[in-house]
Amino acid sequence: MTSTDSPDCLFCKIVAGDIPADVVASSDTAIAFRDIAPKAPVHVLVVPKEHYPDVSAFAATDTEGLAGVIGLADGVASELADGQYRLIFNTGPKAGQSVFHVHAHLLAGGELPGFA
Ligand code: IU
Repeated sequence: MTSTDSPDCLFCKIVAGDIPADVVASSDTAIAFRDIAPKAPVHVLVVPKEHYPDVSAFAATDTEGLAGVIGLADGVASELADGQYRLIFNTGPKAGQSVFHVHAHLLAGGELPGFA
């Protein structure tokens, strides 16, 4: 499934440039843009240009693409913060996923709270 196969997907529309976003980096296969409701001084979403509903489907189909997303996130963390960061893939509604185009939350730029 590609971006153009999911015309109602918000992140596909951002990838296509049909909806504006604060894009901070991109590669051939992924883009990184600022989250509209930041939870940390640097809160960037890194998404593959191809549409996969979640990281489970992404990892099962395109490990190279997944490595590309992680690599782009790592580069953004070095550029916008000090290279120390948290990367989160919410996977499924119970885990808090609300947009079903796989995305990594890159959180950085400060002292992040620990998990309970
Ligand atoms: P989640 O893991 O699926 O819950 O993350 C979705 C994120 O997408 C969430 O942090 C939203 O603030 C963010 N977001 C956005 O950046 N731009 C949008 O237009 C919408 C959601 I809707």
